Amino acid sequence: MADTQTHFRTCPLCEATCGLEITTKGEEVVRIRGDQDDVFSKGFICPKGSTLKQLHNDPDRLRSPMVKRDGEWVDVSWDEAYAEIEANLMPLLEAKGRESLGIVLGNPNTHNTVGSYYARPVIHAAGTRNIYSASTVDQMPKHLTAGLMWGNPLMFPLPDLDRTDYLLMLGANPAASNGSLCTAPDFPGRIEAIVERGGQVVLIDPRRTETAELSSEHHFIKPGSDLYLLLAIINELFENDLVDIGRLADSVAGVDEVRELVAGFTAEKAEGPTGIDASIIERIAADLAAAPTAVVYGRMGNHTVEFGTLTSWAADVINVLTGNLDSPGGAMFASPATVRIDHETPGGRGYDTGRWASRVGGHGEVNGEFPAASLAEEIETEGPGQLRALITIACNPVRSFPNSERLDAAFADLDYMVAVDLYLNETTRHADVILPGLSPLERSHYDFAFEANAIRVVTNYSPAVFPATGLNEADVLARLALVLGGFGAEADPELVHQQVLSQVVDRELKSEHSPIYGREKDEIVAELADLDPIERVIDLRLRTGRFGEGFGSNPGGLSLAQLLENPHGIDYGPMIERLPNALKTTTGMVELAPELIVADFDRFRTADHESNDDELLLIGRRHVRSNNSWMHNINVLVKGKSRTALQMNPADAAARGVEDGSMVEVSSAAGTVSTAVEVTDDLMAGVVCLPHGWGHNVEGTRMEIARAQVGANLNELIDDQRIDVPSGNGVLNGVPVQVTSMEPVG
Ligand SMILES: Nc1nc2c(c(=O)[nH]1)N[C@H]1C(S)=C(S)[C@@H](COP(=O)(O)OP(=O)(O)OC[C@H]3O[C@@H](n4cnc5c(=O)[nH]c(N)nc54)[C@H](O)[C@@H]3O)O[C@H]1N2
Ligand SMILES: Nc1nc2c(c(=O)[nH]1)N[C@H]1C(S)=C(S)[C@@H](COP(=O)(O)OP(=O)(O)OC[C@H]3O[C@@H](n4cnc5c(=O)[nH]c(N)nc54)[C@H](O)[C@@H]3O)O[C@H]1N2
Ligand code: SF4
Ligand SMILES: [Mo]
Repeated sequence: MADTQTHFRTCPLCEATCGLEITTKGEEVVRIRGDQDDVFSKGFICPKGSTLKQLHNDPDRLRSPMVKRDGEWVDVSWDEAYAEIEANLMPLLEAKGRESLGIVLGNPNTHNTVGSYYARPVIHAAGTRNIYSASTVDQMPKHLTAGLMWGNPLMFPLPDLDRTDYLLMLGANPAASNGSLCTAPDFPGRIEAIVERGGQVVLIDPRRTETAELSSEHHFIKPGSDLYLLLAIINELFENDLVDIGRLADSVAGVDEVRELVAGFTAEKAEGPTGIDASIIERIAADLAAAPTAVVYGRMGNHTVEFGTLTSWAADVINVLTGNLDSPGGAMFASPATVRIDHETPGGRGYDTGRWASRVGGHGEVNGEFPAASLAEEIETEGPGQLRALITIACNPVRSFPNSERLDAAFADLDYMVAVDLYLNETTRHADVILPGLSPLERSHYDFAFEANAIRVVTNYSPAVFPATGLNEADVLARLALVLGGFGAEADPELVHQQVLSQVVDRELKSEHSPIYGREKDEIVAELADLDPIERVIDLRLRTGRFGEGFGSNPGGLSLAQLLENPHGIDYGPMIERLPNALKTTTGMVELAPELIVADFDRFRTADHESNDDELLLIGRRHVRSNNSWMHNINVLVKGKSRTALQMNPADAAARGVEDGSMVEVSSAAGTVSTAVEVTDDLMAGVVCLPHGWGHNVEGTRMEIARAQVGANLNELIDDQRIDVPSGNGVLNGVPVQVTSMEPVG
């Protein structure tokens, strides 16, 4: 009889990073539940967490590399797969140039430790600037405003949920999403706690969401109009002399420019566009200013809109003007255990965008990426630099990116495509070669991405639960990089592993504040030699970080070995003040009125806000049992009544002769889908709502359960011609649509 074992592991499915307790017997998972002793999540878990078992066992999950031969998928060895890629892709790049290759990175890369270190060598070896990712259908406006305002595009202001007295939350539904750009396991419980300790949670959302149930008050808002609300709040602060920056007053530039920018954007002016009474807006502004601590937190519904950058900016301007930036209970910055912050000084290189531009649309790069919404046009449009080959890594653009039908056709027309993915799905069916990743239970985990967005300083390492049955994704990507770099299909991935480690070690050896400054490289590398490639990087980062053991200089300090002895993680406390020292703007100041922001006001002021009578505004939604475009092949998550219907207010339904359960056609500038309707007054009048990531019933996939699910593909309706210009982010919310009944009249 096999032994029963208990493993502790961080869930890699969303940003909440919950601790799981996993019981196994031999090769079987017996049970997965929340780890009561996890220092951060304390036993909290959502319905997805326990389904790592079903994901691990899913017979449709790919376990072998596959090559498409004469339209049929054939399982091949890893060597054969890379030989195929080399034989087909390299001549194409030779003939058409490196720019004919695009690389598309998806969300799960951020949830895979390997993603933080091995996407880079692939991009570098590819030698192309055609880089796309899910960031431009998500949080790119926040990267941009962080880059412009604090000089670091990765420094997100995080709501200090556990200490705040007042949370103004816009366009986020953590009761379903479990939080985003704010890693806080049991986010819903933390909201309830604010209310329980006498604080206020004010939620702004066109839908009365699951989160509205937990909040002190909820106000409907017309999709895409939050900017008016936030500008009116800023204007109120100035008009009523409520600006009080506090500790950072000497480190903030541009206050007068902001005052001028918002002049005239009164609460009365916001009433029409937002649908929120001026008196409510005035009260929110006054309460925000009066609260001992307060924070404005906007997410998807604020960033994936026409003026996402300005909306992101306005939220942070309020945090600054009310003295809540970088202050406990306000909007603070993470200080992860793997980063050193003690010797920071204000000032740095600043942040630039538009260093190069896309070929067809002329979109300036942001964070080295072009807009996801421009991918189709780059494939379709002939001429030098036309995209003819793609590598997708953990991305399903044919479901996740705007105008997905157009993208589907474009993908079908590619000359060559390689996908690194777990499934044969809507996107990967267009590939010539699919390289599978591992089950999350077969790989170790350290959350570099989300410790950097966490509201507590927590560090946690999870060893793999089961031995790998295939190639680790570090090897998968390393071998891809070697093929692209011309080293051949048989080159040893260790070459890339050494290079990855070298870069991290060299940076430390050269940094005068590193505990290993000036030491011998060989000596450091030798100490890590027994570890797997990604563990070497994790150990190095831990040992040279804020609490690190310092390769001997700080005995008893943090290391991978120490984390192995602490399987529930180590908690170093709440966020701490980081400004002004962490400011990396050229001036060393918080820049409240950067040029790019001021310039985008012109676009806002001259925008055409006209709409016609029978038009409705479409928004998206998430559900706790779904995960973007995947996890839909897991029966326990999708069984029961479908949750994919078009939600519609009773008045809008009646006006169109539509009832609960009716079938309707929804059309936009991009396309038309048919869907069932759910009539509900949880939705504001004039707004309709569909979840994203569905529409799995297509030919050529291998996802038996997902294919049987009803549900339209929201991105067929999302117009790829509308973007938030400065960030290149897609406009996924507030999309004008027409809804017509498909039922026979009479
Ligand atoms: N209309 C609309 N569109 C949206 C959104 C919206 O709200 N509305 N949300 C947007 C947002 S925020 C995001 S982040 C994107 C997400 O969109 P994507 O970036 O496409 O991410 P996912 O749908 O989560 O998963 C993508 C793929 O990753 C694969 N995968 C999962 N785990 C692994 C792994 O460990 N390794 C590998 N190699 N592959 C793996 C899955 O099989 C799946 O094919 O969607 C965006 N699209
Ligand atoms: N269960 C589950 N969890 C997830 C995911 C998932 O797919 N499923 N995806 C993960 C990912 S990749 C991300 S990025 C996060 C996103 O996490 P959140 O940012 O919390 O995203 P949503 O749940 O989509 O919530 C966005 C809210 O914005 C509202 N909204 C739409 N338009 C507007 C508007 O114009 N103004 C305002 N004020 N509100 C608006 C919508 O009604 C919705 O309630 O979730 C992550 N967690
Ligand atoms: S909320 Fe659910 S999916 Fe997200 S980390 Fe926790 S258990 Fe995993
Ligand atoms: Mo996302």
